[in-house]
Formats: sequence, C-alpha cells, structure tokens
Amino acid sequence: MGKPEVDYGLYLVTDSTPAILGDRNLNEVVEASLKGGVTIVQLREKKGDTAELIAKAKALHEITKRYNVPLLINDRVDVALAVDCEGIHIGQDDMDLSTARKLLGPDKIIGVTASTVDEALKACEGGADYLGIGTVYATPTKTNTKEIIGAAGVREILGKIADAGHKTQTVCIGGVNESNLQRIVFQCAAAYKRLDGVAIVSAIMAAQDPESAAKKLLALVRSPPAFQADTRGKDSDVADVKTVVDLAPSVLQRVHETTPLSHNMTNIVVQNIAANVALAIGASPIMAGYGEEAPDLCKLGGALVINMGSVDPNGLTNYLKALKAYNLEGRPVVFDPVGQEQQRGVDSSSTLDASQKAQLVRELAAREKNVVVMTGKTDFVSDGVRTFAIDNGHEYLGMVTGTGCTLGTTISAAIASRTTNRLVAVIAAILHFEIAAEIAASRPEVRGPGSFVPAFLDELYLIRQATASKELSWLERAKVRSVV
Ligand code: 3NM
Repeated sequence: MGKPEVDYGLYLVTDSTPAILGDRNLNEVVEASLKGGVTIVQLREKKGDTAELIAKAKALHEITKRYNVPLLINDRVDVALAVDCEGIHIGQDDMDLSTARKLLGPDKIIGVTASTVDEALKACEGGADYLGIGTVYATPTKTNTKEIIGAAGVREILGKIADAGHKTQTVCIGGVNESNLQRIVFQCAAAYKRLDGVAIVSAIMAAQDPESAAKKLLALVRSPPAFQADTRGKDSDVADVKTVVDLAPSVLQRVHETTPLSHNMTNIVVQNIAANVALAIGASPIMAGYGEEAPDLCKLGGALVINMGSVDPNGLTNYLKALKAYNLEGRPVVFDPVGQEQQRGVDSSSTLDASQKAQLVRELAAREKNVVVMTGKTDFVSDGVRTFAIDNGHEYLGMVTGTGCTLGTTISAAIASRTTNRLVAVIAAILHFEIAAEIAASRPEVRGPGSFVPAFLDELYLIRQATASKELSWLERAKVRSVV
C-alpha cells in the first residue's frame, strides 16, 4: 500500500474543550474545516476513556476519508491502530518514536513535536515523517508548553535539519492565525529549508465560521505574501560602490516625479520637521496616527514610517493596525526603533567598533530578510548580502531634535518610489539627506543648529531640483565604501 503523499499545508489540530469548541459538535466543526480546505487533521483529546476515544476517532475518520485527508491521533498509538487511520503525532513525553514505528509499521505517518535542535535532529534520524515545531508564540490553547521559541527558533531548527541533510517535512505550531501566518512562514524560512505548512487549533476550531476560516488560511498558505514581492530587483547583485552611487539620482528623480505618499506615524517631537523634510524632497507627507485610516492610506502607493519615540499604549495599537494594513498590501515600511538601544542592552552602537557594527547590521538584515540601517558618524547599511559604510553627514544633525528621525521619512519616499532593489533606494536617500546637511552646514549664514534647520530644508530641496535637471555635482561628495 505504501505511505500516502501528505500535504501538510494547513494542518488542523482538534480541541474539544469548551473554551475552544464551545457547545458545538466536533465532527461538524472538523467537516466544515475540511470543506474550507484543511489538508491534514490530528485528533487531539487529552481526556476520555479509551472506548470513547476510539468511537470518536472512528467517526472522525469516516469524515476525513470522504475528503481524502489523513487523520492522525495525538499520542495514542492504540487508538490509531484500532481505527486504522493514517498515523499518529507524538510529543517528547509520549511513547518513543522507535517503539511507535514498530507498533505502527512503515506505512503509517508519525509526527514528532520538537522545540529544540537536538529533539528535531533525533526525530529526523529516527525516521519521523514530519516535525511539529513549536511553540512559536504563546497561546491560550496550550499553556503547558515547554518553550516559546519564536520564528527565530523555528528557523534555527530548519537550518540545522537542512545542514544535516534531512528531508523531513515540517510544520510549526502555536499562536498561528490569519493575521500572522504569512509573516511567520516568511520569517521561519532558513536558507535551504522552509516550512511545509502550519498547524492550527484555535484560529479554525474556535472560529465562528470554520469553513471560511480554513479557506482564508489555506489561501494565505498557498500564496506568497504581498510583502515578499521582489524587493531586490534585476540589479540586486550590484555590489560595487560606483554603480550603487550612480543609481542614486534615478531614485531622487523618481521621488520628484511621482510624489510618493510618506505616511508618518511618528513621535510628537518630529511631526513638523518630518512633514517639511518630506515636502522638500518631493514626497507627499501625511502625519496620520489613527490606525483605522491605514487600510485606505496603504493603497495609495506610498510607504509607512513607524517611529517608536514617545510611543504610548494607544499609539502602539494604532501602529500595529497600520503595520498589518501595509503588510497585507505589500507596501514598504520603515521601522525606526528610537530609544530602543538601552532596553535591548545594545547601547552597543557606541561601544562596538566599525567592523562589529557592520557585522551586526549585516546579520540583522540577513535574519530579518530586510534592509537594516545603523546611523552614526559612519552609517552602515546592509541587505544581508551587501554591506556599505557611508561617511557623509554633519554633526548639526545630532544637535537638532528630530532631524535624525526624518531620515526615516526620506527613506520612506525612496523605497515607496523604488520598490525593487531597496538597498539602492535606501543608500540614495541617505546620500540625499546627509550631503544636504553637509552643504547646509557649510553655508556662511549657518552659525549653529538653529540656522542649520532652514538651510538644511533648502539644500534638500536644491539637491532634488538639481537632480531633476541632471545636475549631479552634489553627488561628488558621496563617501560610500563597501564593507565585508
Ligand atoms: N501544541 P493555537 S502549541 C497543540 O508547542 C499545541 O507543541 C503546541 O494552538 C506545541 O493554534 C499547541 O490555538 C496549541 O495557538 C496551538
């Protein structure tokens, strides 16, 4: 007979507790989810007599068979044997894998829970068909979980499995729902291995309409997230400084021509200057802090700036709504974690040397699959593959509150107008911003931070105008280096 081909895409784990199932009928809820497209089902019952459990499993198996979807039983090998369903799922405290395999034979599916690299490798070596990796996020559905490992923990496990040459399939579990599914799958992916699916309890079992919940979740599993659209472009392998610098004017010109929306959710200190900077560089600023507006604003082809300075709980709720909207729409976001350094214990930006900063930025960019910028006397920019250092700018930028934050606004306009090859767009924005500061600071009438601000706005504007008419002498000041 052989083992069936299994699609782990949308893996439903049942839960009959009142908190999840309420007063509904288990079989009806599972059948609705099968109609919605669930690809595999695990019956997970932590209570009940054996006879009762076998009866439940038998009835459920009749249903899953009609949909040609495998049914696995959590923990109970005896129940799986009794109903001759397709397999079992075992946790680390359940029967060991080799005994389970002996009892079930080679053709049954056996899945194993793993929350560490060691557990995962052992299960792969022992012949598990798939791993349930978790707990990704804390979940009220199961509170006695061993470890919350986050997407980073899942990614580490996937990486080590791939390094060891295992082809074992994988799903993740814990806190997965409609709003975070695509991000989790994206963030969990290691270089050579990605998840084959997601395992879900409450987002289906507790849904008002399990069929439509499953349908939506399956669509999210099957399609690449909008935010994963090509962000690196044809010239993504551009690594030499000259080409990167030569591409900068095209970015400024596009901002000038397209007037992209720069949606700023920024701190109270910066609002005014950020709006003025946006206008000077040719973007269209909106300082809309109300999250309910974001689903409309994100459709206007712009980018969002989230600046964490002076945030409060209410602001955070609004930020999250806006982030969700921009992610769903696949529009770019600049996240500026102002003032987070000390809380994270890496007020390191001042204590790290240049090569450590470059490494930190590159590793963070690779981990987050994003472009990361660390500003300072020397700025470091990386997309995880290419890393550049920029030595432009002026100390007055650090003496006027809010100017640093407006670099985020400048970057937002650049990445809104050039969504392919974001690294090039970000570097162009930094050069525009910092060279404008240098030129402004050297003006005779600028005698300190106060007179610097209007001169800086002027120079941002003048560089934009010059670039639009192909006058590029400002760019000769660019001090960009490639760092490895
Ligand atoms: N196992 P929800 S977490 C059944 O970490 C289960 O092994 C977990 O529920 C593990 O999808 C979990 O509602 C519950 O968050 C997942």
